[in-house]
Amino acid sequence: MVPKVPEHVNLNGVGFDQFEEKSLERTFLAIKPDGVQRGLVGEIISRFEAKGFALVGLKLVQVSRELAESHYDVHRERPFFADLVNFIISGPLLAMVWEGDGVIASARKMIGATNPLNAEPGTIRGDFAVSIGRNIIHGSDAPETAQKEISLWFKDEELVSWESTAKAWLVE
Ligand code: IDP
Ligand code: MG
Repeated sequence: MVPKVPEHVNLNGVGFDQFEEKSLERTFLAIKPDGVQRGLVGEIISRFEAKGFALVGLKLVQVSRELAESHYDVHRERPFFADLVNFIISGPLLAMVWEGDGVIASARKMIGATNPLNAEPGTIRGDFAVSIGRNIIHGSDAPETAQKEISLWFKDEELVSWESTAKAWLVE
């Protein structure tokens, strides 16, 4: 139910439809070089499409060392950092932004546990991977990291706001 706005409330010309659209959640997902090389790009995109999320940004990137290091900055002191960065720059990576209510946490569930051997069947890592250092896909873990990662990987003009004609069949 959309709440009724009293007439004296000034929304600066922003109707509720636009307001709701603007507040939709977005997350950054990346198919790592192993997923691209193994031909899993279509399979993975299909899962998020079929679930009902909307693709708003997509590009194939040969990642620079600098970008890989800043993306994984929180892991800089970890023993696997150097291998992780070398792996991320070892081949093309598919960078994506997906949109929808609850997409950040939902995508993490669909991706599965970091160690693919602990990831449930039905998750992407659970279905397609066996090794923590080759776990196919990255997904932002919280709203703050999602925002940070989206702006690290994409310029504003590379993101497209659109509304699927299927929305009425997806959201009550
Ligand atoms: P996440 O990708 O599930 O969020 P993080 O703990 O944020 O997992 O780690 C980032 C990435 O670093 C993992 O996806 C994985 O590729 C790599 N990584 C994490 N822990 C290890 C490890 O113990 N050995 C090798 N690589 C690791
Ligand atoms: Mg992480």
